[in-house]
Amino acid sequence: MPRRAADLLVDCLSAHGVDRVFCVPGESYLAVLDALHDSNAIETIVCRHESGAGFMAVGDAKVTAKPGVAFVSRGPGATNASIAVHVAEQDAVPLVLFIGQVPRSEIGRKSFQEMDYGKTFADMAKGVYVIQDAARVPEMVARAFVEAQAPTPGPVVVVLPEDMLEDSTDSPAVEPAPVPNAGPASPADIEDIAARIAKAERPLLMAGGIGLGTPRGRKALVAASEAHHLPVVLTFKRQDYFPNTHPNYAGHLGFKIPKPAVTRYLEADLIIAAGTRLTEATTQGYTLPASPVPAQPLIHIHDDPRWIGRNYAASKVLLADPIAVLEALARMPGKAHPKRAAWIKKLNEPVTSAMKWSAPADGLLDMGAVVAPLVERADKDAIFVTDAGNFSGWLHRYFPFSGEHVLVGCVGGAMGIGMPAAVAAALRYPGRQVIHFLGDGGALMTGSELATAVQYGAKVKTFISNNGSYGTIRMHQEIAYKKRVHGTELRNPDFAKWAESFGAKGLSISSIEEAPGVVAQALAHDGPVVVDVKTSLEHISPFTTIASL
Ligand SMILES: Cc1ncc(C[n+]2csc(CCOP(=O)(O)OP(=O)(O)O)c2C)c(N)n1
Repeated sequence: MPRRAADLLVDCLSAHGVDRVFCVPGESYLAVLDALHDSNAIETIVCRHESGAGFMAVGDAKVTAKPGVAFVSRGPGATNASIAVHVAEQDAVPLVLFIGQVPRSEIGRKSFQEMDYGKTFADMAKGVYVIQDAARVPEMVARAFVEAQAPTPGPVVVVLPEDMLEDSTDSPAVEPAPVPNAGPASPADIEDIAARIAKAERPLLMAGGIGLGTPRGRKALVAASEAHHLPVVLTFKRQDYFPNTHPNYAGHLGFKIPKPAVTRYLEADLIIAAGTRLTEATTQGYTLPASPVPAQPLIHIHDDPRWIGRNYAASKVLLADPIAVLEALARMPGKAHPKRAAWIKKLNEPVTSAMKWSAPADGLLDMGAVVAPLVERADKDAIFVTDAGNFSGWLHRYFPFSGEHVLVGCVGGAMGIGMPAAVAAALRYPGRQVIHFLGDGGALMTGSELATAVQYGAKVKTFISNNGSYGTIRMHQEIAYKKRVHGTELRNPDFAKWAESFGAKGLSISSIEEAPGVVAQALAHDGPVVVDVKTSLEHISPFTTIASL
């Protein structure tokens, strides 16, 4: 029976397992909203800004490892959502963004809010597809979902001319198309890698990318590390992939980690990079390993040919599923070089000893005072969400991610992802703690999605580091232009009252002594909470103070 393209689109989404979409409404896709009105399979979460809707879809994808879906309107809606498209590309997150468009007869006339999305998103999206013909809705949806997921996951934009959505078609909804997988490596390659590891005195396994964060990926990582006595260092914002309490844990490659740590990693006589794309964010600015020719042999295992041989001349490359490779390695345990135990200890000890927080001698409040009680009180499967900024450094430094904890950060460093991603995570896992670290800068970028948290009952616990500054930039300013502070100071609202005005619980912490009690109170509250943590700007990062800069 012929039916409306918008209804077919909604059926196709539910055939693809979509049970939730995030949106800001627009007149350009009214027919889809109308179709969603009757859908029992798909819940619509209406957001306050398209960056929030896009970031929620990204956050949902990060905690489910399935494509996140957002709907936004043309021109203004699409440009607001573009930050999430960029992040999805930078973070390798499967995102399908649907954008309304002017009617087909008006395309190319610079009509009201019209945009050429192919041009706009060319540098961000893996693909931009305009559905001109209602009969092709199923085909285009299937294609968007495959492309968003493989080989490296990323954003796909699907453009919906508003009159096309009202057309009728006989086309049936389609089941998802199989997602290609690079598959395992050959036994000869696995043997070769195992032999190279066995010969190495100081090998280092660098793990990253989105796939290794899945339960299967984490298990494979631990198994391969244990089978081959491999120390594991995790790339930027992937710190949760490997138990931080494991003796083989070698640390996390955050931005601005202390130089001695980088020097230690560079002593490696073999680097195996698994799942990671080896770009600026993952390699300490192309220094770990050195680009283009590393000082030590590099084995790069990745499932996307576009990322193999890019930026680095590896001595061995494997176009294969990194999880399958780690699993195969785990099945072939190796004997460690006699000097290996000392090497593992050398990497693990400084990280482990730096993980213990103690109150700073100057008595000033920083986010360490919040992390310390969380080490005691966070559930073993708690989800941590961080916005972009230095405040997240205390969590990275002092919180021992167990391997079961989930960390939702932003490799692409976009401020504003925190609140929406936390809302999406809390909606997806209502029974789990969602603990969210935010700066006073990011708080007022997308913090209005606290309204979405209240509207849908997302019990996010947000801790705002309120240091009255775009602190990270202030730090760079102090380094580059000593004492010439400009454009980084902030005058903030009372965040506790601000939260209360949304219908959330507002709390505050003004001293180190208050922190444990307020953290406990926040976690115990059965609803969204915002804690205004009045941090000292002097503690500009977990490694340095303004005075020492
Ligand atoms: C959307 C966006 N705009 C600007 C930046 C540049 N930037 C990086 S960190 C930062 C400051 C963050 O300030 P805040 O949230 O207060 O946290 P703090 O650094 O003080 O801990 C800025 C402006 C960014 N990363 N993302």
